[in-house]
Amino acid sequence: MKPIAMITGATSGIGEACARRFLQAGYRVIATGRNVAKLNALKDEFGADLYPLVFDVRDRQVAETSVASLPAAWSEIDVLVNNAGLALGLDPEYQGDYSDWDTMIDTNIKGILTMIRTVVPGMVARNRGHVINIGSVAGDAAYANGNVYCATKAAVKSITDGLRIDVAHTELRVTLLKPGLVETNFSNVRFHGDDERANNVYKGITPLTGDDIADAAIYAAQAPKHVQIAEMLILATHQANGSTIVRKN
Ligand code: NDP
Ligand code: 8X3
Repeated sequence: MKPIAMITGATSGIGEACARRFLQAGYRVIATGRNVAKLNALKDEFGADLYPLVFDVRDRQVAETSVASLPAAWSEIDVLVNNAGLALGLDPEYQGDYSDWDTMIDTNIKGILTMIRTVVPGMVARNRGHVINIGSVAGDAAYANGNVYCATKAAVKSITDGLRIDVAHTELRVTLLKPGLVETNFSNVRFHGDDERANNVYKGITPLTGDDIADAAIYAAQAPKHVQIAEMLILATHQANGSTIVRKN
């Protein structure tokens, strides 16, 4: 039987690239997200190897019942990729928007915790599984106006480290991927649909793609069982950290 990867936020960017990469590597994929049309399109494209599951990671009850509703053939999740997440706004901390802050905290921190709390007990019971969390270079150090988004990704780092400690007595593995600039829908969402501002984020540098991060995820998943890729920082070549980016005109 093919192993199963569950990927949150599989409807765009890094999550969609991970879904495609895991399918290509011979996994069956539970693709989760809020965009029903996109999930249906993935189902049409991949057929029996893809199981679409519609829920918002912020809705704890629906997330739990959705995972509990998986048919037996799809219930033994081998790899959980906690990818769903977002940045909203790029403003000084003393001027940030409360609603944006709440959405980032509810999605990036509480959403990942919900997925871990829902899926990992089964992995521990089977003594088999791998959790891959998508953090960010933004979690390594705050950058100007990144404040709350950076804080959520620093929290993802701590949550990942904590889980790794708490399952160290099992065969489970826990990985944190920390991408730098990846050209996806991320900046369009961050700037609330201001596409021109979003495009400027990637001007003068060749950014990473979702596929680059998916390659890192599958590398970690396919490492020999005794090898735990604990953390990977993946940057574009002319990016040195969250705030040092050398652009060419
Ligand atoms: P995208 O905006 O392209 O994709 C984000 C995905 O997350 C979408 O499928 C989106 O679904 C989903 N999502 C957002 N909120 C929720 C929610 N409440 N419930 C379920 N799904 C949700 O951005 P990326 O692919 O770039 O982002 C993926 C992850 O990578 C995020 O955690 C981000 O922080 C992280 N990251 C991104 C980097 C970048 O430069 N792009 C760099 C480092 C980390 P929907 O379409 O319904 O909103
Ligand atoms: C996304 C990368 O540098 O825009 O986490 O914060 S960055």
